[in-house]
Amino acid sequence: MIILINFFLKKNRYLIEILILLILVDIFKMSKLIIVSNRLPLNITIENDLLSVSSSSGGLATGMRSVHDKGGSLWIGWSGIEEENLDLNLNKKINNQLVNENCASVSLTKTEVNDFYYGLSNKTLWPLFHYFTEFSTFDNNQWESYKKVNQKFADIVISNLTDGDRVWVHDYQLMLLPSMIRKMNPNVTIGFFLHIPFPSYEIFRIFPWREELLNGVLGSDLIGFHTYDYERHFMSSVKRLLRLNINFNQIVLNDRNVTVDTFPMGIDYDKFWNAAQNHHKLKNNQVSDLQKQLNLHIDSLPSNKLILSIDRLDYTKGIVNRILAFEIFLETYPQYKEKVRLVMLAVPSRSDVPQYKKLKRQTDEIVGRVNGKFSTVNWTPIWYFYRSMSFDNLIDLYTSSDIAMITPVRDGMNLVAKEYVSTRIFKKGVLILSEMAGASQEMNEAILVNPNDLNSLANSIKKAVEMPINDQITRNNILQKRLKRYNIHKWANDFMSSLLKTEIQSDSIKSIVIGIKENKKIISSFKNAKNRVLFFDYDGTLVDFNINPALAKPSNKILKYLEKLSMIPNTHVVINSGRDEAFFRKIFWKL
Ligand code: ADQ
Repeated sequence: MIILINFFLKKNRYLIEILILLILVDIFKMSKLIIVSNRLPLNITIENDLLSVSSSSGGLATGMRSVHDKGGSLWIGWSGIEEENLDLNLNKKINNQLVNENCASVSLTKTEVNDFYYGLSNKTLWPLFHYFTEFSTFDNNQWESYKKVNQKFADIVISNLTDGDRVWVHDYQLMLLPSMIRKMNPNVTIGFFLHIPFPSYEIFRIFPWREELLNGVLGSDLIGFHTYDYERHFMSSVKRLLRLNINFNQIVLNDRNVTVDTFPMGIDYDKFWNAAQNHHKLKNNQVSDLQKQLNLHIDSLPSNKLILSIDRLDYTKGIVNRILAFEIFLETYPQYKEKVRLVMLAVPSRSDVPQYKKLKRQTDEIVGRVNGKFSTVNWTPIWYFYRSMSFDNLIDLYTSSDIAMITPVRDGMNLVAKEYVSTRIFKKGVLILSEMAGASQEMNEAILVNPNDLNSLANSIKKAVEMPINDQITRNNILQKRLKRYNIHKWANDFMSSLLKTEIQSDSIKSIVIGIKENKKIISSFKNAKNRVLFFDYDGTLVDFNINPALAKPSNKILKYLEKLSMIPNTHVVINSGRDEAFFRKIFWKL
């Protein structure tokens, strides 16, 4: 008997939604999410054999922590302490502490930290992906170490993996990890998110091990970027370097597809908004020392303005240009001397890499020079902090500032810009934002600037200082609405739902190359089966595609085979097509 089926995709949509729901239930009840990043979201310090654990800063840690804190996940990463500094006792203590935090550590030696982390990750990939080609070094030993360390991570992931778990790998330090995990466990669902820009093909092609890096990421089922531009650049490199077929946002591999999509990362909006509100309610004797200092400036003259700048001390963040622009502003508009102050928080970062040491020296010098040039008895133009700060102090800075000047020369997203806007509980405040930050694509209402155009930067400071309150309120209202809606939870949910969709897709399109072994298996299963159903696709399978579909008819040979198959006892032949019944009746009426 031959059965004809029409493909009813629309009706299937409900089925797909139910399946997503079932998988969501499964994710929250049974399976876990394994988050993998180079560093765990904790800072562990040891003093006199005593452990102290605190949260670490940085965009990835801040963002993913709110996902991890919801529970149901295990976070795998390096603890920040090199193997050589750990004895058995200390290791045990750290591991116990990590278990409490639902974390597991990958141990790294001093050499690995040097070659893999400070080396290939931060002296090669970081500068290259941020278009600082002149800072990128290419060292074969470091590449070998990168591979070795990614394999170490893969081993720990596999040892913690149980059936049904999903893995979410983060960032440029672990780009080989997805394919290494897949090699050891082909059925696991893997997502990868890149927190930094993916550069254009012309830049990416410089990297000596470019094909290996791309193939590494392609071990994932889903690859996410902050912006559509980064996605486009990635696709272009895949197409040109690996010559793979791309179908809309799917990369077609031999045995499966990889989905690539854009997920602009948001912040924990309510956390910052609530912190700002609580901060406002503090009584005088409850405020921090930092806030007391800030208040002195604010209270000295109501028209005084504070401009805030917060970044990790990194050459991509445009810190030097920002100070130079502030200098031009004070020179060009001297009426603002003693009235406007730049508060600069630079968080120490990667201080073992020579470029970062140089940047630290350069920043110290320029801050010193500008302060020396303009300072008066009552006023220092730049307050410069080189350290990490507590969350409360961060809120002190956000809430006290009239303007935030966030002008990286290149930045994957930039969460500081979003955090500043979310603390505007009275809707006042101006954001000056670089066009080169991923965040600029969602924050059009900020004053957008080219961070390399110092005069225009200086003018944007004037525009911000003079912006009427009504204008500030209008802009912040729009920005806040957007940030509240596309918050960190929405970002994580969107990514996870897309990852789950890839599971459904891959179940329906999984294909294998049929060799002698598979052939034998199919024939013996066919012979031994009590009942059999054979499914055939029509156009493109039983017949060639034809410009005129009415002419696409099977050859006599094919018709004969179909007839023969349908005559075998207990065997049904099913032809699956979108064509109408009348067409098929004409062709198969004899069968
Ligand atoms: P980062 O380069 O670290 O992140 P960013 O996005 O600005 O940059 O995030 C910094 C985070 O650290 C913010 O959440 C901020 O609150 C926090 N922070 C800053 N200073 C701090 C301090 N002194 N103490 C405590 N916390 C502090 C990378 C990419 C970015 C991308 C993020 C997220 O380089 O482009 O936006 O990941 O994907």
